[in-house]
Amino acid sequence: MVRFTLFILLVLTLIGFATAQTTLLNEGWEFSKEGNAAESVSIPHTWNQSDPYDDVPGYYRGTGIYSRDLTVSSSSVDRNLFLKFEAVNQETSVFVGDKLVKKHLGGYTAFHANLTGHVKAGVNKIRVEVSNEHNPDLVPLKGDFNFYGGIYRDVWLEEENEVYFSKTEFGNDAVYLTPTTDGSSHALNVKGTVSNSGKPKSSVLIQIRLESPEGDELINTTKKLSISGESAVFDFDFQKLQGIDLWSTTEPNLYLVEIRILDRKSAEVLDSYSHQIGFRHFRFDADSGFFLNGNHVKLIGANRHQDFAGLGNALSDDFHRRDVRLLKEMGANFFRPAHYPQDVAVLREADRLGLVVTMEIPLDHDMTDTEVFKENSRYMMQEMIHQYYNHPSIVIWAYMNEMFLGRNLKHDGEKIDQIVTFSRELDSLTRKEDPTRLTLIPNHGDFNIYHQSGLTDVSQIIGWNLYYGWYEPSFSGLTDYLTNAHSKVADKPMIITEYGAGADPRIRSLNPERFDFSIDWQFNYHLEHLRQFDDLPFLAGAAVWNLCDFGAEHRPDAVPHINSKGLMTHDRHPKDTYFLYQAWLSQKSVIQILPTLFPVLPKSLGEDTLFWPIKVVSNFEKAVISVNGNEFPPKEIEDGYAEWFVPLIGDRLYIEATGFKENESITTSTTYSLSPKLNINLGANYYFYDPTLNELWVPDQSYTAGQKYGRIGGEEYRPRNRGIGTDHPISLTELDPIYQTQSQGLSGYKLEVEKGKYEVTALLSKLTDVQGMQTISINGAEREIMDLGAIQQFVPVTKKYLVDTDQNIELTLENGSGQTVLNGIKIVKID
Ligand code: GCB
Ligand code: CA
Repeated sequence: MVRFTLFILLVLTLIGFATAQTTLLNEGWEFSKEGNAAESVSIPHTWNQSDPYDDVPGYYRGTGIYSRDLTVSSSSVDRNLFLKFEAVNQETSVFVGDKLVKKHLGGYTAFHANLTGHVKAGVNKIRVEVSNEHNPDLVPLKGDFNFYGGIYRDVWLEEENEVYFSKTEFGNDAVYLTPTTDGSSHALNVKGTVSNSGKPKSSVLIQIRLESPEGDELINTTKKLSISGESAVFDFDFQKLQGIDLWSTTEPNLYLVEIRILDRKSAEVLDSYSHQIGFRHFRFDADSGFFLNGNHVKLIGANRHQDFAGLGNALSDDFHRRDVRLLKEMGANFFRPAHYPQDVAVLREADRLGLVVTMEIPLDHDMTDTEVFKENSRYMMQEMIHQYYNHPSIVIWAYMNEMFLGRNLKHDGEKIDQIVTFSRELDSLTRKEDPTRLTLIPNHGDFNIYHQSGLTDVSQIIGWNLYYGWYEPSFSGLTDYLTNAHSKVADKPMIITEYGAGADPRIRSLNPERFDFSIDWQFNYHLEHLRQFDDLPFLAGAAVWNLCDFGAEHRPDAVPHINSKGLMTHDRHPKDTYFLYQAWLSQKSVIQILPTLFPVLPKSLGEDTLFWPIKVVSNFEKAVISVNGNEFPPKEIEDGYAEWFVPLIGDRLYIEATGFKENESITTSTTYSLSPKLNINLGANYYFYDPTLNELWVPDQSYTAGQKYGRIGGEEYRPRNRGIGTDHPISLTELDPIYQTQSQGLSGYKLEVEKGKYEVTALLSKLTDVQGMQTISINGAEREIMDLGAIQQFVPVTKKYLVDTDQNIELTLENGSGQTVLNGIKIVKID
């Protein structure tokens, strides 16, 4: 027996069998950027993890060089060897020693570098030159997101035998799985290509297995494949499969396909491929929306970018998977990875959890009318389709986004024609490459330009990115827009591919308004949208922009450099609105007290008691709350929430909420502390929470006796019709919402305080080019003369004064040759 085993081993070694092997190569890289010393890094890596977030405009878009030793054993050196890069942003050259073995364009798709014949036994130097510089011939040309440079997805070494599944020119292993079903009869087509680098072999065996979620084998067939030259194609049909459970968003049944190439004589496994597939059928109807396996499903979900606070786009698979899980846990059934193909881990998770996916290439806002640009775009489209073809979650391919934003039919006719012409090309290419799915173009909300130019004729589904109640003033415009679009393009199914509102969890408003970045406005915005969706039967679906906040370097919002339209923060803390969706969509029990991420509320200081709206979001029927043990009247939950106005008295609020339905109830609780502090945000109408100091800033008000504090004269700075304060970032601080808002023309400030010694801090940042000498006096004594003309704009200035008072503090402001300005006041009692 022992002897026999030895004999087999010997034979195997002699004829060189070993299974194909895939090894992660993420560790042990050296990285350097233009003239900088090399540092050790591991993949995923980006060189832009912090510079898009600093105060200096722009971020590094240039070349970075990665290098690594690759030790190849003498038994491996004669095999077919490939490096597989899952994505590198955005242009890559791979060298072995000094020899260029691969050039790849495009930052969001995978590619292979064929090392075969270029490596020697022993140590080889691999060098990867990467550039994320703007390239007019390569998408994205533009976009409201960061183009982080680097090798930011996994790198693999793939060792193959003489016969293996071909590596296609599109970066995938050449295996295409097409399950089909009409609900009662189910079939599977398996197509692929096998490469042979050895002497022309006569044949191999292809073994195909299909395994049900319960582990039952539904197919196990071995077929002969003759190879006469360097490659051979196989194409097998399996009809009449029995006992198939369909894949759906509620029951995402996945079947495992395993395909092996076997040596014909020894039955040794030469290569293997596996993938999970799903049997499902779907259709879109222009009048009644989306049907999955014959059942109507209103698609509601979100878009997602692939970055994370502090990491740029260099996320491990766990981060990617978590986002998909958070989306599913919100109750979503729809997912748009935007604006580019995302990590394969994302699609696997969407398959597994049951999300309907539309995916796209980053042809965003603009194109270059050159053959090279078009070829690169076509190629990227093909890469995407080939690489992700086997994922059951994907039902739509898209290839352009908001191409006419900022364009005009009269003046941009030529550009518009180029775009329409190219869209036709991409659309027919997509339908040819994958007839099993549908095509989509998301447009911005200017119906006429897309309609009159003919772009609405091109794709099978039309997407609209609509921001009614954000970029556009009224919520109700949404229904009007869609109703009009539906009547004019009556034969096309429609999806809202984007809608959203910016919100900073540090900002809360009792009178929310557009562009104040308050969580409250975002909450109302989404509530209004959910209500309208219910009355638009032709609307197939909608995807929130965005699941999470994401980096957008050029943005000057409340959190500069961040697009804050996320339902979660950049580090994945759910905002209030996330829970609203959960209450509307999830089948699981939901109860959540709001506000979240806002642990400090104001305390009533003046004669009038302040009240705060405490919400309970839930999918139960009724809820009741108690505050510090006192029960409030129960309320019906309508549209996912109930609300109580709670008096802000005492030092803390301990809130318990119970939701009821039928015989079920669930309870949750939370605590807020009430802040008596006089941190006043001048020029703002919102509350601002500083998480670093765990402090609350209250909005400004004009002084009336008995209300403890207030401004004398003056008004809020509102430079734009987009809300309050400047939209310019403030450098050297995280407290932008304090320094971005300002009271102008005030003559003073009154604070009713008791006798004592106080620190009074005046916060200022120049938001306009105001000039003049501004004097600040406190209780009659002149304390400061500031030359406003000499202060740099958008930089914080803080001045601290010690004040002894018998009663009250009164600031007086004067500026003989201009306006007085002040952004904040902070009072601390020290003795
Ligand atoms: C859009 C774009 C998206 C932006 C978004 C926004 O329409 O497609 O890339 O991030 O608007 O927030 O303005
Ligand atoms: Ca302010």
